[in-house]
Amino acid sequence: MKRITALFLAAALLLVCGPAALAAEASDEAPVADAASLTPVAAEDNHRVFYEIFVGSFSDSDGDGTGDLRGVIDRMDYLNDGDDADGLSLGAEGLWLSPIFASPSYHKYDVDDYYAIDPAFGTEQDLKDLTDLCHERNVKVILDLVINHTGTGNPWFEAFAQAHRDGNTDDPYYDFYCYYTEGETPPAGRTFAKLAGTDVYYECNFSEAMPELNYDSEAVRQAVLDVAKYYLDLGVDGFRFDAAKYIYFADNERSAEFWKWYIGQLQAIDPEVYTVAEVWDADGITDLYYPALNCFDFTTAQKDGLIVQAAQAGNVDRYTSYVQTYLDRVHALNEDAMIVPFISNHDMDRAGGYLPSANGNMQMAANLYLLSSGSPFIYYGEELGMRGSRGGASTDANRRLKMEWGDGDTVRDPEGASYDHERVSATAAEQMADENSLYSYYKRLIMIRKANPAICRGEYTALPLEDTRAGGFMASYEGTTVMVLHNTTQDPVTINLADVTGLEITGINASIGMGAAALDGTVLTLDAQTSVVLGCA
Ligand SMILES: [Ca+2]
Ligand SMILES: [Ca+2]
Repeated sequence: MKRITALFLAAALLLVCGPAALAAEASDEAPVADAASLTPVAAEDNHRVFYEIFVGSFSDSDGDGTGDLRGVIDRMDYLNDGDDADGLSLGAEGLWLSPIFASPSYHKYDVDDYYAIDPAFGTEQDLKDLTDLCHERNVKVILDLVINHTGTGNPWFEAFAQAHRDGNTDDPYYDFYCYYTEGETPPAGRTFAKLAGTDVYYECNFSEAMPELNYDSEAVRQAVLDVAKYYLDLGVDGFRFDAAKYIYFADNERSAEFWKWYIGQLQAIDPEVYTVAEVWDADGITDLYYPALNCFDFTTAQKDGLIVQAAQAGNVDRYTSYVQTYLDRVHALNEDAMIVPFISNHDMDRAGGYLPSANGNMQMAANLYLLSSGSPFIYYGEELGMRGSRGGASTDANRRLKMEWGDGDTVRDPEGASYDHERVSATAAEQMADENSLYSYYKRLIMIRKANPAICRGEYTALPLEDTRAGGFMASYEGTTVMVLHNTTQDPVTINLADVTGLEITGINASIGMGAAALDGTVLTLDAQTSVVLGCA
């Protein structure tokens, strides 16, 4: 993966020396920070840039067309080459692997065996090798753990079915899944399917192929805890929990209570275990889960979310004041809480379809959520501007298309994909060789983030600006304070920083976007569609 080392070295040097689009133009009065200020600081905690990999669509190591764990290993130099400062890789600090356990579907959200890697994806040794390599490079690996439901081929479900066919109420699996018996009134609002050969109907709110585990059963709780322990022992760093609010259907209080118990058990094993929940709901609901674990911030994601709106329309202050309110709330619930921002994931239309990089909107959205608090998640291919949406075909497979490597990778689209529009303007291979590509932009953006640890870790204070075409925040961490300002509009803005804060501005640490930043005394000029990181005394 280091075929074009010279080119990248050149790009890296440009980064610290300052091409107009990246580093600030110095005025006589204000020094642009020197190269040292862009030296990345390695993460020692969970404030990390994660990268979501839909394993079957990412990279195929053995030519069978399905992405696999060896494929991820092969692409580690693309994701993180282990050197934060060389500017030669994206710089991801964590990987979220979509489900990898044995399952009949391409997406594997219906697990048939929690103790077997799906053969299409590789072996347990492959998972060990991947986590070992990641740890050498200070990258955390989290698994997508689907425990609200299993697949119908799971031995637990087979044992449940057999126990009911036998009428054996003493069987330990008799109560493993949620069900009602013919003649009883089914609980309202839920979906059930008849269990063949019995008078039992099992709960299956997502699909008949996804029977719901019964969390009133201590045996179920122990079984799903054992699964997580097994993979922590094997070396993974944590989990993304699928469908977390459905543990108890339509009962967020009880579901949240379950997670409080479950996460407590995991933290007893590893206090640093990385956990994040999919609670696709309003903030008032995710708050119920925050005492236990962080939740993805679905409120600001997607086409109509605050990140995209601010990237397009210039109302950055709406986003920054939202973030501040969010953090104030969740920190009151859990002092270790983080915000987990993202634009899209495997259940959403790809951002490249509605945020063209040609007009700078994609770059601005990336600035807003990557130069911010917490632990952001990039969806694979986002850094290439990949497109893919459900469209008329109404299939999620179109949101999970093969990664566009452009170098002969044999990975193919998932089953059922039908997206027939242009997918990407330039492949990964092309973008890696182009310092003006979106990929190179993401790479530099992550370097700037890492060089200023206060951005993601610091105490976040939204800055109310008189000129609301721009917006930003201040963050202090271990004696260092930075100010991050974004101008996502089509016009330059001029801000007198003396009106914003009493802090002394020590200089421009970095700027990134379509233009440059210039500081004249306390007066900052921020070009159209540009963000700046300022050092403060
Ligand atoms: Ca394969
Ligand atoms: Ca459930």
